[in-house]
Amino acid sequence: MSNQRLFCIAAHFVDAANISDILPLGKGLINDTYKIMVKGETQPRYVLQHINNKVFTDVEMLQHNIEIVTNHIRKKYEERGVHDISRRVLHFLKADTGKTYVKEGEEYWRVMDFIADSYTYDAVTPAYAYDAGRSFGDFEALLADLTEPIGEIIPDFHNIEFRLRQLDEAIATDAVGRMKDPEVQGFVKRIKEHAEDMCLGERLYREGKLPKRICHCDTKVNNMLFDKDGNVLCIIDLDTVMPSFVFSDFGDFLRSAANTGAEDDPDLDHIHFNKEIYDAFLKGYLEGTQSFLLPIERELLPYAAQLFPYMQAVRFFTDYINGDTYYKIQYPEHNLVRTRAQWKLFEESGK
Ligand code: GN1
Ligand code: MG
Repeated sequence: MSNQRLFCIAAHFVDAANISDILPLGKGLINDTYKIMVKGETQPRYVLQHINNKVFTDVEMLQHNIEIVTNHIRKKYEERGVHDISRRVLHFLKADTGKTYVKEGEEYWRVMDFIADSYTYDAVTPAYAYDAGRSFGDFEALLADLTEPIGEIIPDFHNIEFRLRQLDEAIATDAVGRMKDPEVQGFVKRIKEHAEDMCLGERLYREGKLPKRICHCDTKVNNMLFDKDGNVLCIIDLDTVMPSFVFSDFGDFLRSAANTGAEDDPDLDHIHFNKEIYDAFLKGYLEGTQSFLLPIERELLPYAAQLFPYMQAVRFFTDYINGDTYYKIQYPEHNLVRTRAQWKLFEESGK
């Protein structure tokens, strides 16, 4: 993406004459993110993001959801007397179109304020995990009394039965001939062996025993900003906020934070499930959610910790069989390497 093009897009939101540079930021697998530097300042002032509209096909709904969520959280923080609200909840800028996004050709862009002196991590200590548990729990608690409806931005996003059906379709199509690999066949077999157990949540939902709540649905550890002292400042990446089981937020945090290796670690010996992180996160999460969490939700949190590495393995594996059409990859086998790593984590999380 040329810098000149980025400057032109940013000019819809901010005074381009003040911009000194626009540079890549973060490691999201879906959207492309940049930091906007302003003349005379060393920290970025804004974040520019290219919205992947192959994944988020209804950008109007996406931004509408995010505005409802951020406005609601802001209001609740005001009621609580929180003092630094602008650092605790994302704020999206209005473009010259009056909306919080612009469409350029077939591409969509948005800009939010950069939160200064904030840090992200791919790995955390138990103390940070406890704080993260409280914060993600509180995030759900804050949204528990939301009356405006939030659209299901990606239908069936964390529905494992749906993800397994997508895998079956990928296998039947075999778009790029990857099914002939014995390793691929082996993963199919192992995934199927656990399918029934992993679909427990969906069965309980159909039986009316398990509720859906407004969840974040992408609680990777690096979707949380910390201040310099290690306190949670702000939860970011609100694209997937939607009705889901609380398992989404509990499980996806541990999938990233309790993994002693990387999400795509090529060395499986690095990958273990850190029980200390689990215990600390659980403690914080139970505190953050005590106002609403049902016994059935609480009892199934260990299941959630297994479900998410499993579901992510299924999703990376499906994308591999489909020929890498969904996740950004850095090399041809990347989605297979990710599958191996998430599968190892799934096995470790069940020990
Ligand atoms: C994607 O956007 P990002 O990188 O935070 C994905 C998540 C996956 C994650 C795996 C919309 O998240 O569901 O868990 O990659 N987001 C979407 O790293 O599919
Ligand atoms: Mg995301």
